[in-house]
Amino acid sequence: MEFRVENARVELVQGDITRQDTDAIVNAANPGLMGGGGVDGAIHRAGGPEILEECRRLGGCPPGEARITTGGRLAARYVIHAVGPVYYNGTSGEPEKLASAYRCSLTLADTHGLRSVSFPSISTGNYGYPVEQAAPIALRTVIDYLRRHPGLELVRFVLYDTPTYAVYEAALHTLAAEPARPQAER
Ligand code: AR6
Repeated sequence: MEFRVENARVELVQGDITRQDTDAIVNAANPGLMGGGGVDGAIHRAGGPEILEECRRLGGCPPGEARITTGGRLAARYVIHAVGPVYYNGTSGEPEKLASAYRCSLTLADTHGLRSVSFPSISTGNYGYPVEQAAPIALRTVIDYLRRHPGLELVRFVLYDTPTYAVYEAALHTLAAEPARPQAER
């Protein structure tokens, strides 16, 4: 499924993020930036040791922020390591931290002059964020960002499994039907 925002395209695909040839792929990392399971493990396995070497020099990343490294052996030139929140109860700042992880990743892509970036569903695996709550936040944050910043041409969400894809698809349908909100409300 695809949706246009100004001059950019937002795509939803089901698949493996390590196979994407966008300028950058985003990793769902942890604050240590030293690898882990899920998407993080898959990216380090596919991209090779160069990524971990750069991560080691970065000295970590707090939740809600992101850092950029080489893509190593990946097709993508860069990996943006975004740290989402661990889900506790939904009222402990998780929505703000999740939105901020997406926003920081987009800002990093922009400051490096990138045109295309792929995101996984940050925080909805090991970090336990219910995907029904996370998907609208992820999509709304990306759409709002693209409305204000003209640099990026493609943002692709790469959803690993069918249920996650279905939730993102439903959320995008709902958002696409909403009238554009005035600037002040965004
Ligand atoms: N491509 C795309 N999506 C994937 C892939 C893949 N290759 N593999 C898994 N997913 P998670 P989190 C999906 O747990 O919740 C790590 O140990 C997965 O099905 O990777 O942010 C880190 O080091 C789910 O929908 O990230 C952290 O400690 C989504 O990616 C912690 O897990 C996110 O799941 C981060 O947890």
